[in-house]
Amino acid sequence: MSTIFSKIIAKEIPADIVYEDELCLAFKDINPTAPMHILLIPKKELLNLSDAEENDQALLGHMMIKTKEIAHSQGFEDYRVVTNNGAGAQQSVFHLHFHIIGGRSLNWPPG
Ligand code: D5M
Repeated sequence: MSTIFSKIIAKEIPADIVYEDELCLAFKDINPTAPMHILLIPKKELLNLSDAEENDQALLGHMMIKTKEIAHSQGFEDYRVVTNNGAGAQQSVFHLHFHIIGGRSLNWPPG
């Protein structure tokens, strides 16, 4: 079930990494949709949010706190956090990731 994101975690392929700790990694999206478009991923191989279980609670909470810290460190107070869960929701890489998007006016609702 390994994806290209596992290769980024292993440093087998390059990425523009903006944050890393023992649990998670954040890097710039290769196809940005906004001036800030960062992907935050767990180092644990979870397919998506639906693949997470009760014992992933601390990991997911940690990632939410890191989300705001990363956005702030990039200079943004206003931002959007999105995860596409499943092919029908446009998930293309099956390793859980949170898109952290900001730096332009964001429309609502998303498409
Ligand atoms: O989003 C998957 C996202 O992953 C999409 O915005 C492109 C991004 N992507 C794919 N490969 C790379 C690499 N190698 N570096 C950085 N970003 C990448 P989804 O929600 O699954 O559609």
